[in-house]
Amino acid sequence: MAKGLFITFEGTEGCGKSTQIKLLAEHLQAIGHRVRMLREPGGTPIGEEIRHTLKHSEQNHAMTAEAELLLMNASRAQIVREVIRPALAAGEMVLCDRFYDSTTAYQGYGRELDLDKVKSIIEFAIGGTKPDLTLFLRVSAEVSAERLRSRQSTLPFVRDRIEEADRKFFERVGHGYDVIAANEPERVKFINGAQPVDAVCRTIWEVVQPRLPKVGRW
Ligand code: Z5A
Repeated sequence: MAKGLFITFEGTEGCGKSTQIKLLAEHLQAIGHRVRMLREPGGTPIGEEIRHTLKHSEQNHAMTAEAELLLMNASRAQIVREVIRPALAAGEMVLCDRFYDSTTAYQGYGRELDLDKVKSIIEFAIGGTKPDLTLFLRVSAEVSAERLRSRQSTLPFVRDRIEEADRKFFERVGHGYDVIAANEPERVKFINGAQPVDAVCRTIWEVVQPRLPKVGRW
């Protein structure tokens, strides 16, 4: 059986990851692939509890950057072993909304934790499981803020601890993503996330399609 493909989606808030993951999943299913859609932090029962602690818990105000780093990677260690590796071994296309590049960008560059320590904790969590392809949906801080504002106006308010960080934090995160993409151009592909939804979707398909295993080869 052919091994599946592991594709991760990255970018700042509101860049359109969730929207594009759903569209790519539909395309892949339409041509016969089995697709697993995941998100980080989360994606397993244990990971979803960690996600609540990280983002929405009433008790999380005093969380340190170090605790945040370790919780992100506890969730990751679980999803890698419980879901991602078995799904890839079964030939599934795994589409994950954020993975370890988020940790480098948010905890490394954003929270300014030591980048070498961040890297070694990520390596411990993933144990060698790396994405085949990472799609970095790039939007400006203004586009990101505008999309979040319009989404918030349609949903009931839910406090999110990470979104409470200041503008400088998000500028450092954006810079972190640029460095990651520049260091690994084969794996990480820039996508202009400011285009209309269907144009972003077409651009993503052009990047993904040549990398797909043939359906029915096994
Ligand atoms: N985090 C971390 O710090 N360290 C880590 O290791 C990991 C994560 C794994 C997860 O938040 C938080 O955890 C995140 C990073 C941190 N924190 N922050 N801040 P999340 O999972 O709740 O949310 P998110 O990952 O930041 O994504 P999001 O805000 O849900 O946005 P999105 O998935 O990228 O975008 P979307 O939901 O598809 O679209 C947003 C809105 O824009 C929506 O109303 C769409 O209809 C609209 N949209 C989408 N595409 C377009 C286009 N092309 N044009 C116009 N409008 C569009």
